[in-house]
Amino acid sequence: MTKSKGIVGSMGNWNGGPLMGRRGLLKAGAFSAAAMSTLSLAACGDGGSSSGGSGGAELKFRLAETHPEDYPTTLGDKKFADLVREASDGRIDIQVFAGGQLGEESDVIEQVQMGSIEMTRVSSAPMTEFSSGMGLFGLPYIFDDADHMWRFLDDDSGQQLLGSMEDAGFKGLCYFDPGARSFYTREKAILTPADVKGQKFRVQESEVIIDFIKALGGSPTPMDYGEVYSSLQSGLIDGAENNEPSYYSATHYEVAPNFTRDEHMRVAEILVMNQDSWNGLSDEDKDIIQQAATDAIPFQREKWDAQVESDMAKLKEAGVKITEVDDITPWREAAQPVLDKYGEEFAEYLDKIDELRQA
Ligand code: BDP
Repeated sequence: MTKSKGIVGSMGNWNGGPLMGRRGLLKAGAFSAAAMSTLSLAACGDGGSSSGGSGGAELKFRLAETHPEDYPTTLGDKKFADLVREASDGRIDIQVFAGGQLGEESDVIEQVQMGSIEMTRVSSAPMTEFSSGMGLFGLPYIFDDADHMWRFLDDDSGQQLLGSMEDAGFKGLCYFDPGARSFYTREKAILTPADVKGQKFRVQESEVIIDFIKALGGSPTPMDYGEVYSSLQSGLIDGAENNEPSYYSATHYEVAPNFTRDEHMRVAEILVMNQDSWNGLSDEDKDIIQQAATDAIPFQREKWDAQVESDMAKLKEAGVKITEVDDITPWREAAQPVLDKYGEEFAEYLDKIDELRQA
């Protein structure tokens, strides 16, 4: 299953000019990446952050990121951009637009598919609508811990999954650490899986995750990340779920102060590029970009772990009621219907994940 708005081709790399509206982008979509990438483009002022000057850059790309400047995935994006700049002697300039400046994730994904934004760091959950294989990461309780997940991501099968987005127009560059997602609520704390029953939870836009909440008897409400705070505040939803750095940085804990660490999902973060922009690169530049993405991973993982630790301390300090889940067995049992439903579709990957469990 691939989703496409029927736009063929790409507008190629961003020329540093002002951001265009959706209609303008569609009209501008006629340029091919290959043609554009041979041009030397003048650098202009812009709203993105990059640690080096973009003065003599021949190729300029925009990278959309939903999180704030100092969030661990954003730091990973910037590390990637720095490594690309160094390895290309400043020829390739990647500007990181943090804080959702370029839009909410589903819109950004569409724009990357069209080529009007060349790169994004995004959650694999909304990518599921475009490339169904990414639904794997919405399956609950399939990884024991971060190391187990990374054994899979680094394995050939994890890399094959990353490559499978090509059919939908995305070059998968690498995975970043997503931590683990847990439930949080406004009023009724989730102490057992049965407490999810009857509560309305915001979910990311992914059928698999919608089915997970339904399996626990909850009522799933897909919505953009940027709407979650106000929806919790107004009581439109009873709760949501996310990792500690998102829960803290988006200040959801202020309006939903009951946090239950069941760590139900590890929804891989991915760094992707418009496939046509990628195809238009020379072999040398492809190597530079791919290598930089791979080399940014250990840095991002280190930042991630440190952030989870410091955010947990801050959440405790802020008086958040934290419930640790010691035995995941009843949770896994309650979620079994969703594993049964998707077991066959993802059998190959799930077998691999099981095989890597004890490694
Ligand atoms: C965060 C992901 C981010 C998603 C967000 C969400 O890093 O990419 O936008 O969750 O729940 O953990 O939508």
